[in-house]
Amino acid sequence: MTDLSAFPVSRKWPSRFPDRIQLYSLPTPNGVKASIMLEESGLAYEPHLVSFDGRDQLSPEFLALNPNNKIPAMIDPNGPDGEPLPLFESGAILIYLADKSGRYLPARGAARYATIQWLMFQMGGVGPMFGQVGFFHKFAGKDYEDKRPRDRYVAETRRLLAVLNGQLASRRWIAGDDYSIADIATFPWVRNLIGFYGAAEIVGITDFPHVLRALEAFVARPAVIRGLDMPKRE
Ligand SMILES: N[C@@H](CCC(=O)N[C@@H](CS)C(=O)NCC(=O)O)C(=O)O
Repeated sequence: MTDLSAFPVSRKWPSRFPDRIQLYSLPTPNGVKASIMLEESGLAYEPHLVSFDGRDQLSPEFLALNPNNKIPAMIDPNGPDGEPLPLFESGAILIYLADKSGRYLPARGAARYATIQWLMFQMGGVGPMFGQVGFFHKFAGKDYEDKRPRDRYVAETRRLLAVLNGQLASRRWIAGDDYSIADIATFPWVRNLIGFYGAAEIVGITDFPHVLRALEAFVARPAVIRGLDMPKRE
């Protein structure tokens, strides 16, 4: 049986199944990328809830796994060369799980790099910019009198949505006709923008019908439905 005692997280979140991938997360748009990928790929995993209400992400045990105090993070007890692999950053986690399972990222060739390219587009653009719309439209920033920051992020979000819409006009999924980790990274953010952030109107979401069509297909997938609710909130 795998021994996870070298990882301080295993003291705060004891494992019942130490041979499985250990996921430390919360169902936010970044967190569900990892849980959806785990559900889609069928890899065995054990979810652990990192509670922001309890400031778990700032605990020494969690910081020993991710010094950047963000979910998702994971440990694969059976990583490369049979050694345990700790990992944070959702993009790195998606690439790792795709390579491990052989799913949702071509192993080689141009399609591999096209998929990684669109994954990076999400990591560097969609996530950070949509997140700012959330801050200025729904959270503390909504009370700021000066609306220029909000307008700037709404404009940038619309620009990114237009790029995605153009890409999806002639493809089933973002990186091509095959579902990939680029979709798993991106659509939780589009869903969040429209749903939790309540920003559908302000970003004019109906101007992007191909994005909406692919989002609908994404949220109908059984593994996505399961992953969106993992780890379960207590
Ligand atoms: N670039 C990181 C971002 C992760 C991130 O921002 N996670 C948020 C939740 S969606 C978080 O953990 N926030 C907690 C905090 O900032 O204290 C990734 O993609 O993994």
